[in-house]
Order: sequence, then C-alpha cells, then structure tokens
Amino acid sequence: MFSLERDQDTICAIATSAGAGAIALVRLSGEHSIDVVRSIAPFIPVNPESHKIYYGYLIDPSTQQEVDEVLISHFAKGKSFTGEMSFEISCHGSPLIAQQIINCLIQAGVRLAQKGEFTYRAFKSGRIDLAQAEGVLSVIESQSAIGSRMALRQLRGQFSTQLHIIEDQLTWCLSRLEANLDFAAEFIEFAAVEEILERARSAQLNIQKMISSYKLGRTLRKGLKIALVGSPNVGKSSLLNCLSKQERAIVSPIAGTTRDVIEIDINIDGHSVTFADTAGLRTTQDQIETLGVAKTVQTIFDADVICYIADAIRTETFSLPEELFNIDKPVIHVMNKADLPNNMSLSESVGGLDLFIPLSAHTGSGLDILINKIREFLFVQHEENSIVITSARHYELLSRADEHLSRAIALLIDNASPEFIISEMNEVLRACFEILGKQYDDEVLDRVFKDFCLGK
Ligand SMILES: Nc1nc2c(ncn2[C@@H]2O[C@H](COP(=O)(O)OP(=O)(O)OP(=O)(O)O)[C@@H](O)[C@H]2O)c(=O)[nH]1
Ligand SMILES: [Mg+2]
Repeated sequence: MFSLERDQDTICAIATSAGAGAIALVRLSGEHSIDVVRSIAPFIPVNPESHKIYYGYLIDPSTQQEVDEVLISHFAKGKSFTGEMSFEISCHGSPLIAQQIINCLIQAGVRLAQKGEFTYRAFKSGRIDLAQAEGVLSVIESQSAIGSRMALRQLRGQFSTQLHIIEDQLTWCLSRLEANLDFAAEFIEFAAVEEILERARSAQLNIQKMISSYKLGRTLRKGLKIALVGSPNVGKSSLLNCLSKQERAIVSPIAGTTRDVIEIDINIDGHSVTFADTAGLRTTQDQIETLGVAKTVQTIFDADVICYIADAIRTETFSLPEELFNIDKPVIHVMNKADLPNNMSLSESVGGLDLFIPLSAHTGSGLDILINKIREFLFVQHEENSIVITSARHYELLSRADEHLSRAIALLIDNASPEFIISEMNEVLRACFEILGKQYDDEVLDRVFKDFCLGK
C-alpha cells in the first residue's frame, strides 16, 4: 500500500468527516508544504512559527479568486504529528470548499494522502510506535467512554511502556545467559539460574495479564453478547420482550415456541449489550425445533455470557442442562416467574439456589438486579488504569511470546544448555518487536493501516 519512494511526497487530505459541518479541516504534510501553502495563502510568512495560527483568505492560483476565509495552523518539522513540516487549514464546513482547497493543493503539486498515511508517517518518523498507531485508530473507533479512555492510554504509550519493561527483562536474561555461555568452559557463572528465572517469570506474568485482558478489550470494543438459554416455556422470550420493552418475540404457553434466534440490542451505561433469545433446550422429534436447538448450541458458543433461565414453579428446570456443563463462560442464573406462588424455598435439595436472581418477566421485578449483574461484566474485571488489549494482532503476538517464554522457563528449570534458552527468549523478544513495529513486513503495515480513514 505505502511505498518508500512515495514517502517523500507532500500529501494532503480532508481530515473531517464528509458532509456539511461548522468547519472542515484540510491537512498538509511534507517537505514542500511551505511552498505549496504559500502559493494559495500568501499571508503565510516564509518562516512561519510553529504552533501558531495564521488568518487570511485563500486564493485559487489558477483563477485568482478567493476560495474561503481560513485559519491555518503551522507545525514545524519535528514538532508535528507526522514529524514532518505540516499545516492544517480550517475552512468553512462546506464539502465543496474543502474539496476546492484540495484541488488547489493538488494543482500546486501535492498528492492526495492514502488512508492512514499521516499516522503511517508518524510511525515511520519514529514519533509513535506501531502499537500507538493502532491506538489512534482505536480512539477514533471507540464506542464507549471506557473504550475511548483505554484507547487513549494505548495512544499515549502505556501499552508500549509495558512492552519495553518486558523487553528490558528479557534483554537482561539474554545478556546473562550469553555471558554464561561464553565463559562456560571456565566454569564461571555470571548469574544464577534462579535470578534469570525470577526475571523470566515476572516478564511472563506481565504478558499473561495482558493476554487475559483481551476478552474484556474485545467486549469493550464490540459490545457484550448474552445468550438467553433454558428449557422450553421458562420465559426466555418473555424476558427478551421485557428487556427490549416491546413485543419482539412470540410468547405462548406452548413449549417449543421459539425456533430462530432473535436478537435485540440495549444500551447499558454507553455499552452495547446484545441479548439473544433462543429455542428451549430439549430433545424433540420435531425437525424444525431440532434445528432451532442446534442454533441455541451455536449461540451459546458465540456468546460472551450465558443467562440461564429457570422456571420458579418447575424444579426440574433448576439444574443446568448438559449443553452448559464445562463451558468456559460466565453464567448468570435467573429464576423467572417469581410472581407466581413457588416452591423455591422448599427445594433445598437443589444446591446453589441462592445463585439465582428471582425475576418476573411479567411484572419486571428483579430486572434491575439482572442489569446490575451484567454491569459487573462490563466494569469489575477492569481496573481503571490497567492495560487492556483490544487488537487481535497484539493478542496473537503476546500468545506467541507466552508460549516461547514457557518453553524458556521449562528449559531453565531443567538446567538445559543456554543456547536453547537463548533461542526461545529471542523469539519472545521478536514478538514484542513486532507489536511495537521495530520489526515488521509490509503486509503487517497494510493490515494495520487498512482500517484507517482518509486524513488520519
Ligand atoms: N406468571 C408468569 N408467567 C410467565 C412469566 N414469563 C413467562 N411467562 C409465561 O410462560 C409461558 C412461556 O413463556 P415464553 O416467554 O414463551 O417462554 P420461552 O422460554 O420463550 O419458551 P420457548 O420459546 O417455547 O422455549 C407463557 O405463557 C408466558 O406468558 C413470568 O414472569 N410470570
Ligand atoms: Mg421463546
């Protein structure tokens, strides 16, 4: 996508989103930007001051007509986002005016930037590393207040700092192992295996913490998906309707009413939470219902959280069905139809009843407790200042680092020859370098920047 020979070009793009707004912003970056900007904005001095705003009228050089009244900010080389000399032209928010400015700049010899090219240049000039570049995208895309705070931390380099700490720990281990290797013949040991092990374990702990934050990171980015699951007739569809405050799903006293999965989205504190109503779990001769049950199993698989619903007047629904045995997902237990005279208190034979949230889809009682329980999945796992990774690329590379580090630690414990340990640790370092973009191939860059918008 990007090419070295084009990296020297001066580039421009509209940075604000399409459509009319109060103002629009045109960005210009590159070595020749001063000549280009002065050709359409003669009021800019030959040596403009960095971080200063200049006011005046833009002139189309081909017609000598005024294009717009503008404010132009200047950022000197080394002091701008891209690291290059840059200008930002704030004009009136008509898409036509912004386009006209772009046309003037192109006539003056500037090229239109590709998607993400400003951020790419910031990365290339060493202003930010690759993980921070990805943070820029996350900030733009973030859907919730927490998500944007998290992305901002990544952009400011908190994630990168953590990786640098891991890098330091590994480099320390590697230098000791190499010294041990060099002087092995003389039986001099520069660092005891215990010391190296301690650092390696501490690095691994950091890596594993970040890996385990991925699930939450994805949830914060994409929203939480909750499957409403249980036996037929327990009131799953009624609960879905109660949550969405409308008659989305058919409710009937006939067991096996729902066949297709019905989804609704609701907003909890700025987070998108999707509830999926499913066919009741049972073995049946009905072909269509069997297909519905297969869809339920798939929905259980896709969901982040399972909401298991029991029927307060049917004790046989109190224990989890086999489809939910050994599943590696949180389960919220709901006891529906709590409005009916029930025998919940009598059924002490069924263990874990206190786990259930008593609820009535008919009256809405207990719904607030269920929503609060869901809030826990959105917030509690997240310490305010902890690093939460959201990118699949980071997750894969950290998992790779973790595997190699596990092997290195096992070899250390076995007192294996240092060269084997060194080789594993080098792989860990390589994974960290790839996250930060210290080592990359063009395909990785293309993948990272393909989702960016124009002007960023
Ligand atoms: N009293 C009472 N009845 C309820 C409640 N929730 C559901 N019902 C009734 O229980 C019956 C089944 O409700 P549904 O919502 O269709 O149950 P379901 O779990 O979706 O059933 P399937 O789609 O067949 O699996 C209906 O007659 C509902 O009116 C509740 O909170 N209280
Ligand atoms: Mg139903």
